[in-house]
Parts: sequence; structure tokens; C-alpha cells
Amino acid sequence: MARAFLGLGSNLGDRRRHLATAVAALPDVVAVSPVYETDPVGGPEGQGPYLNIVVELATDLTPRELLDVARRLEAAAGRVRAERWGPRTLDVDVLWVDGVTVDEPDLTVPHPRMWARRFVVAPLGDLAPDLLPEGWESGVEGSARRVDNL
Ligand code: A4P
Ligand code: MG
Repeated sequence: MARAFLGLGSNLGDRRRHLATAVAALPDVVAVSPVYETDPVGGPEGQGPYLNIVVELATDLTPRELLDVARRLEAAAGRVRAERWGPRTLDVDVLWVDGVTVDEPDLTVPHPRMWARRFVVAPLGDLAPDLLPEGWESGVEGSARRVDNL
């Protein structure tokens, strides 16, 4: 059983419902972070703000199986991939699995950009402050405002 963290984000449609539906369908959930409203990082001008959360799992699933779950949930939310970092109903990223690294063309764990983004670091820090690297504040971009709980 490994501790694993997924990052979920939505900035299209009923954002809260997309997050809640995904969390309800995830296996092995042990904790859900507060909800943060965050300014979009990257992508086209003028896309709306995101709601972001991080979910902790205690799971026997491999990172590859977690990515399959993520893709299924994105498809179920009606996600259409138009442009990189473009607006989406639901994005599910595999952030971290204790003791595991993966470096494959379609799957990198830990997520390569996670420490540079406040929309990940803020909710992750609520669940697992032990994971935050020393001095993370200096390398993090974007804004995150804690709204409430899901
Ligand atoms: N992929 C590789 N490693 C992983 C992983 N650990 N978890 C591959 C999930 N996917 C991984 O992702 C592109 C490809 O990354 C997938 O096919 C998968 O095989 P995508 O979800 O199709 O497209 P994307 O999300 O637009 O691209 P990317 O590069 O994954 O973007 P990021 O880095 O995930 O950033 N701003 C705010 N405020 N909140 C957000 O949630 N999200 C993004 C997406 C940008 N800006 C944001 C937010
Ligand atoms: Mg993604």
C-alpha cells in the first residue's frame, strides 16, 4: 500500500461538480484537500480561473493504473483536448507516489512541474507538509486562494 497524490483541476462548466464527481469515483481515497481558486498558469489569454484540489490515496495501484483512472475520469467529464494548457472540464494529474519514480514518454512521476505551481503546492501542503521541499516558496508561481471544502 503506497501513499499517492493526485492533482485535480477544472476551469470549464460546473467546476465544483466536476471535481466532486471525480472524487466520488476515485478508488482508495483517504483525504481530500480544501478547494483553491487559482489563476490559470500558461495557456491561452482569457481562460477563466480554476478550482484545484489534491486527493490522497492509500493504494496498491501502479502509477500507470492511476493514469488510466485519471484518463477515464477526464473522459467521463466530457473533456475535449484542444490545446495544451487550454481550458478543461477536468484535468487529473498523477503527482506523487511514495518511493516511486517513472520516466516514460507518456508518464512522468513525480509530476515534473508540480513544485513550480501554487495550484499544486498549496493543497498538497495541506495534506502532506512533509513532502514540500526546503525553500519551495522561491520557485513557485501563480496564485491560490483557499475557498472552502468540497
Ligand atoms: N503525462 C505525463 N506525466 C503525467 C502525470 N504524472 N500525470 C502526460 C498525468 N499526465 C501525465 O496531459 C498531457 C499528457 O501528459 C498526457 O497525455 C499524459 O500522458 P494533458 O492532461 O492531456 O494536457 P495538459 O494538462 O494541458 O498538459 P500538461 O503538460 O500535463 O499540463 P499540466 O502541467 O498538467 O498543466 N493553471 C491552474 N491554475 N490550475 C491548473 O490545474 N493546469 C494546467 C495543466 C495548466 N495551468 C493550470 C492548471
Ligand atoms: Mg494533465
